[in-house]
Amino acid sequence: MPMQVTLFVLGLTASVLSDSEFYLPIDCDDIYRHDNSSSSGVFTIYPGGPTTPLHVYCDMDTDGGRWTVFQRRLDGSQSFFRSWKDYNTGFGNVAGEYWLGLENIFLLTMRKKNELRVDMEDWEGGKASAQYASFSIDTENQGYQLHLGSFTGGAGGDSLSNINNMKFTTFDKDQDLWDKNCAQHFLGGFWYNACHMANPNGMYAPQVAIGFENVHVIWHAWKGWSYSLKTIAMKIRSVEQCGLFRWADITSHM
Ligand SMILES: [Ca+2]
Repeated sequence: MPMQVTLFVLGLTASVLSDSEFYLPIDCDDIYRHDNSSSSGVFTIYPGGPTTPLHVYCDMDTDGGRWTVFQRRLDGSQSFFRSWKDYNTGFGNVAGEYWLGLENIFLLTMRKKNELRVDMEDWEGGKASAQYASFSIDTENQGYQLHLGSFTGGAGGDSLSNINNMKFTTFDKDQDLWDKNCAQHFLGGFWYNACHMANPNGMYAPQVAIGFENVHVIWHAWKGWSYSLKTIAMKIRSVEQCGLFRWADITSHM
């Protein structure tokens, strides 16, 4: 009898998941679990519910895939020196350079527990990454305060731990710990402290010939202050097991 119940439940779960009409993925993790042959590319997710579809780039290749990309620099085609309104709602082109939006990042990290990965490339063909055990942000009323877990590895080294517990700052909303505005001074928008060891949203500058210091796309632990990266992408991935695995756990205990 227990086995029959289990089979019924498993069948029900499978039929719900296979019916695309009722399938509304929250993130790229859901998309991959629904179809693990999915390639990296642009998908539609619903972190805010069924009435607010959101386009996003999913990295289905790196370290097992399932990564929801919320920030990406590739070629300097988008300006990242933007207002609070833009950083709040998101901007850019999800097939290229973009910022997913603080409200969307909040919804994503509220829904599931996530880890963070940052992938970077230099101009000589070098690649490096940095990984963190957890990543979430609070509501807008709480300044989208960042909660970052411990650095867990990657040749890029740790350049983010100093911004743990920081609120988000743009040139028109100063929530950093410096007496001036870090976003205004370093030409980005970020969870600045006073101010940064990494500036992923800084000025895209293949030739660092700007009359200002530390304003470009920096990852200090990998390339120091005077190097502007060719690419950088920030991505999150669920660290929770999905529903099907939970059903399997239940079955194994019957
Ligand atoms: Ca300040």
